[in-house]
Amino acid sequence: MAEQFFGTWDLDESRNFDEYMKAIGVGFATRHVAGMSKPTTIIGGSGDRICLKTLSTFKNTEVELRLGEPFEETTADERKVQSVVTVEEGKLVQVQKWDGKETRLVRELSGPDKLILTCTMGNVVASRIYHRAA
Ligand code: DKA
Repeated sequence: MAEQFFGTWDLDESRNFDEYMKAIGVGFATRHVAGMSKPTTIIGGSGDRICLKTLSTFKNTEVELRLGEPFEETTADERKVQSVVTVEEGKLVQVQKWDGKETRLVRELSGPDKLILTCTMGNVVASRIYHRAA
């Protein structure tokens, strides 16, 4: 299951995120504001039910999901996507599909207190490094 990801995570470092946002179709103004923000991600749940919240000065989002079950999601940049989250080889893998496009958000732990989020759209890859705040 996903218990190892449960906690509160603060962003420390972001690499290539502007290119990733461009690749998924985010416009200049939103990229500017979102790129400046330092989100906190709160992951919780019970068994295969997960609650994933992202809080920032740009936007707050929250989804509740069951591992392996597709759900509708409105992303921070207002895409209406079909998402599914699974645990694969110890990683929390989220696939979002919309308008014939697909992106992957993969969260993995590096030790107990560091979480690496890898965002992939086609051949564009961004990394977001979070530390455990609680
Ligand atoms: C994060 O949680 C980033 C997750 C990807 C969000 C993509 C859309 C953001 C565009 C404003 O660190």
